[in-house]
Order: sequence, then structure tokens, then C-alpha cells
Amino acid sequence: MLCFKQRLHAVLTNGQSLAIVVCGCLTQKSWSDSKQSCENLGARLVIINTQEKQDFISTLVQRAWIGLTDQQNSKVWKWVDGREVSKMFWGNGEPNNSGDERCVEISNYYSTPNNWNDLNCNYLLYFVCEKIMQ
Ligand SMILES: [Ca+2]
Repeated sequence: MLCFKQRLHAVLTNGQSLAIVVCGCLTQKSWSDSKQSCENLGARLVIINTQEKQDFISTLVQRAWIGLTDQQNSKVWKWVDGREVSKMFWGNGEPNNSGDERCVEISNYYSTPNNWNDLNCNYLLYFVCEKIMQ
């Protein structure tokens, strides 16, 4: 399987330094496979908790999985670190759960900064991983 991995470094205003890794394969991945792929890189699906991070991630890819899901408890959106979402950037009319949509992508179908869409977790997409640098 041919995959690519693009590493970018971002230093955010709160002093947190992140390595943002955009990953993809010719066969794109489901949300859970994307999550696993990030973990295999020693990283995690990206958590977007600031406007700055949202803006930055939105410039990287057209559509991609982020680390947000309500698979454990319907309508309670949680990040992959177990925290409930606080700041949200849903696209207009989202989340609409149009056919069992329990995972979240950023999508250029919507204009930034509000470009989150809930989507069926089995849908195949690129994904964005992050690794917090010490
Ligand atoms: Ca949706």
C-alpha cells in the first residue's frame, strides 16, 4: 500500500508546539483505521480546540478526519483524549446525522472557519494526526 506522510511544525500562541502530520494512502481510511494509523505513528487524530488551530488545519487538506466522535454516547461529541468538545466549528446545518454519522471531518464543502461535518465513520478519507512536541 502506498502511503504518504507530510510533517509540518506549528507553534501556537499558547506556547504549545505541535507536529501536525497529514497522512493518506491511495486507499483512504475509515475513521477508526485513521485513528489507529495515527497511534502507529506515536501520534493521535488531531484535536481542534482553538480558532488558530482550526484555521491552520483547514489550510492543509480539503477533507480529512479529525479526532472527534460521538460513537460512545450519541450526541455527546468527544475528542480522542476523552474530553468533551468545547469550541465547535460545525458547518451550516451540521451535525445533521444524515445516515448514522458518528465521526467528524473537516470539509471544504463548507467555508472556513465553520467546516466540520458529521459523517459515517466507515467513509474513507485522508486524516490529520498531531504529535505534541516536548
Ligand atoms: Ca453530516
